[in-house]
Amino acid sequence: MSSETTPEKLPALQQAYLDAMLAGSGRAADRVVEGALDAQLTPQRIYLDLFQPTAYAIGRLWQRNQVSVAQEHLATAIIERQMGELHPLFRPQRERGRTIVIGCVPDEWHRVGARMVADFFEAAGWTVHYLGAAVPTRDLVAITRETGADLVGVSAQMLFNLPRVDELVRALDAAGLAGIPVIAGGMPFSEQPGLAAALNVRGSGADAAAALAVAEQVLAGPVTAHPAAPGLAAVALERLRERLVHEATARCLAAGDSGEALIRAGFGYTTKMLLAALTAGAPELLDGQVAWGNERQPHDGVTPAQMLARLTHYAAALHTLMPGPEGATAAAYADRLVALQRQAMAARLGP
Ligand code: B12
Repeated sequence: MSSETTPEKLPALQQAYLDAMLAGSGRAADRVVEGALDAQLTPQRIYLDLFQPTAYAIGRLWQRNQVSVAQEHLATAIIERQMGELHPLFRPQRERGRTIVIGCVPDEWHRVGARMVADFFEAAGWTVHYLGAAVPTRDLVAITRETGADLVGVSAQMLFNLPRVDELVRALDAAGLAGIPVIAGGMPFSEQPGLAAALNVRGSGADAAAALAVAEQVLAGPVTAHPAAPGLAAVALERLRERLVHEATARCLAAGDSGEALIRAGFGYTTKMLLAALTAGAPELLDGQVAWGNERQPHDGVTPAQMLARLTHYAAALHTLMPGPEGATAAAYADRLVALQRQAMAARLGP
């Protein structure tokens, strides 16, 4: 709760906004935004205190199977429409004389956060090139060069997309643009502030206001050198990716599991998660994923016991296919998944 002018009104506005979204009523949501403006909430606070927490709440409800995908899509569409309507209020008072290119990494479809960040920069007088969801890396590099950007901002909400952030920094370096700093944001960065350094980016922020603050800090700091080389374990796992998915799936099927396509897809996802955690050198990133899986996956027809069996086969396949020190590092991450799944199941059963 951060508006100085109307703190007492905020909880009621937040509740009314969530209710409007759950009812799927764009008109009711519009009335809440009008009420917020009447109560002197700035458009920035409307973004951060109404739109963002409501989007998070809708996400939690979807995770628990309490709202449908359609309700989530509707809510997101309403938020994006209202952002467009509020956009004129983000016109700057004066120019900052700086340019930012901002968008989401490839395969990242969560674009609302990046758009909020874009509007905050706009209000602060930056020239903003906002590119939306899933921007191919080479195109992000190209527009960075063409616009003479001072800063690149990227959004990666899904853990499995973290390696794409690292790739972007390397691509800018390879294009001779290493001097242009990159900042990043999205759920993994909000949860782990140390992630930025591990992925060779210069800073991260948990919301649009923090994004602006970190941008100013970065511009005031020294120009950094080339990105650190990727970890060997991540490189080795990337190379093995298809064989690993194949081998782990075969082990599950041999043990009597069924639904080959889903098992295969699940292992593809697991491998992406491992790659992300390995790239960042942060095994603890996997913890939230296991917790998430235990809450969501039963609604998608996968029981915790099935998850445990599958992860155990996956870890065994990894141990077999990746001997040597790189394999040991990657296998330790996979073993962590198995241990976490056991813990989650034990916690569910209780003492
Ligand atoms: C809407 C939504 C979608 C929409 C997005 C549409 C759109 N137009 O953007 C769609 C349907 C595409 C979608 C798809 C999926 N989603 Co989704 N989605 C959401 C939801 C409900 C809201 C996202 C949102 O708008 N947030 C509001 C914005 C304002 O917040 P934000 O993104 O965090 O941004 C702020 C900060 O992070 C920061 N920031 C962001 N970018 C940047 C950049 C820089 C440079 C800086 C400094 C800061 C910064 O500032 C922003 C503004 O303050 C979230 C819930 C959540 N917790 O976010 C789930 C959520 C992210 N989705 C989730 C999942 C699982 C998925 C899917 C895998 C579902 C599926 N089975 O297909 C796919 C993955 C798609 C992909 N490859 O990207 C999970 C992720 C769980 C996890 N632990 O990984 C979540 C958390 C829901 C949940 N609780 O389970 N999703």
